[in-house]
Amino acid sequence: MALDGFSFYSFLLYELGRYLIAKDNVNIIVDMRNVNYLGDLGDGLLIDLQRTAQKKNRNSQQIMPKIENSTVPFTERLKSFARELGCELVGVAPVAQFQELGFYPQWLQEGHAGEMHYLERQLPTRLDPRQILPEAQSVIVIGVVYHTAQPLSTEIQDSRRGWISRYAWGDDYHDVLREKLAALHKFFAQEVGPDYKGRYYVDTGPMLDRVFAKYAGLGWFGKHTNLINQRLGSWFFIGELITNLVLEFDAPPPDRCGTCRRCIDACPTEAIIAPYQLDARRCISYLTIELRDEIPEALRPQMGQHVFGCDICQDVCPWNRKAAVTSEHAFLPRPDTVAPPLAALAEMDEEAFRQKFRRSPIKRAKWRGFMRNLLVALGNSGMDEYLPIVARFLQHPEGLLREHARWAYEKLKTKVDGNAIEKQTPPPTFTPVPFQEGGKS
Ligand code: B12
Ligand code: SF4
Ligand code: SF4
Repeated sequence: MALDGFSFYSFLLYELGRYLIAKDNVNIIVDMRNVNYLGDLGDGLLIDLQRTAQKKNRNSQQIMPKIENSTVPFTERLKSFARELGCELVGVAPVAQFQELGFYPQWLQEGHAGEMHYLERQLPTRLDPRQILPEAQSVIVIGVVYHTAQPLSTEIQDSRRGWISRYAWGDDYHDVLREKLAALHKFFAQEVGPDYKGRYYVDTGPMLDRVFAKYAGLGWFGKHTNLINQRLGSWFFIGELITNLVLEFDAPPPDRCGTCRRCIDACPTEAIIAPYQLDARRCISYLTIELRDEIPEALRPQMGQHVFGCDICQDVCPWNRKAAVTSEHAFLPRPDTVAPPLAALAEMDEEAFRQKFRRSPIKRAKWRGFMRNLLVALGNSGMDEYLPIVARFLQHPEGLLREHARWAYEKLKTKVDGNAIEKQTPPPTFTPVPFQEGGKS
């Protein structure tokens, strides 16, 4: 029987699929003859590409990039271009119903998003990029490293200093990555012409960035829920471009967390409630950045001196021991962002805050939120010299700040009074307990 163009193409893909299976590169079942793919990628992931396949049936709508004037395949050229733009990572994911998308509605239902109600909006769109771009075929995902050579939060033990998360030391990543994606978008428009369609986002649209990043081969979900790249670590931002172009897809890397659970054990607020599951309401990052109101009192003592975001779970991760450092100038730390003195932060009025953190992620907390966090950090510092600073906020017109100042003041006072009591009272006599075999040491 003579093969038409599409069947011949299908046959070639079918043979390629069989070859890959035989090579054990990827365990994917491709049944092109029924134009119905069901793939099983190693770790039990089920991909239903049926809808994509149905689209392929409507072959006339499929947009293949021009490859004339070049011996290098288009996807490779696009990746080289992205690397030239300063994206350390770039990959392509298919538009499909990935397993992890299914966890999302339940996560919301269990209330783990807290006050981040924006995560509940446009739910169908978050689960399917075709709601954004009906012709979507591929998602190009970029990863840009933000790590710098400065110390980790776990290395700083100074009661007079606060902690601002590493990701917020430089310029706002939304702006930096958006520029790179805009350049990629332009590249496509020039190479493909008017048939090209694309939408790009950096955490700005209804997308689950990490899911598509995983299937674009950028990394695996760590148990702390951040994506980790075997070569570069987890200190990278993610942005994506959804397009109607059919490109060569990358494969997701295997989970390399193994039996490790350092991040889970190190989290001071027990926010990682199970491997790969975060209760955002307990996460210091949420409490200091996203939450607008009072920080629950029970969690305040565990927050230590964090004034914006938190890095602990990534600091302790073995895959970050040799993490790559950024080549992006915009992510180098601005002055006074790495472990800033608490007293200096307390001197900032609203105008100074606005000036200092213009085009920085820190502006998201607003002065009111930042000062609330600072009061918690001052309270946790245990330094009685901060009592006068905290006392200034006891009379503040803003109720939120008055309440956090009251808490901090009492905490510092208890510490000071407690020390005074300790000094007056003679230490209790120590009676050694005889060692019993099998007992706890
Ligand atoms: C909301 C949000 C937050 C919230 C909630 C975080 C969270 N884990 O969900 C808060 C404010 C706490 C937060 C904190 C941080 N964030 Co944030 N955040 C987002 C945002 C806007 C949405 C994330 C989301 O939808 N979460 C919903 C939940 C359900 O998703 P998830 O936790 O990732 O869970 C998935 C997996 O864990 C998996 N899963 C769930 N259960 C199970 C079970 C099993 C068995 C398996 C295998 C998988 C699995 O499926 C889930 C659904 O996809 C994204 C940008 C975006 N649009 O995607 C950035 C984003 C995730 N954040 C980012 C960053 C950098 C951070 C911080 C490091 C910042 C900081 N230092 O303070 C911290 C990290 C804290 C942490 N441990 O996650 C980066 C992550 C980059 C990376 N390399 O992974 C993103 C992608 C922004 C970006 N574009 O670069 N963030
Ligand atoms: S960012 Fe901090 S609080 Fe949030 S999960 Fe990681 S260690 Fe816990
Ligand atoms: S600390 Fe361990 S468990 Fe947590 S993300 Fe890193 S490797 Fe995985």
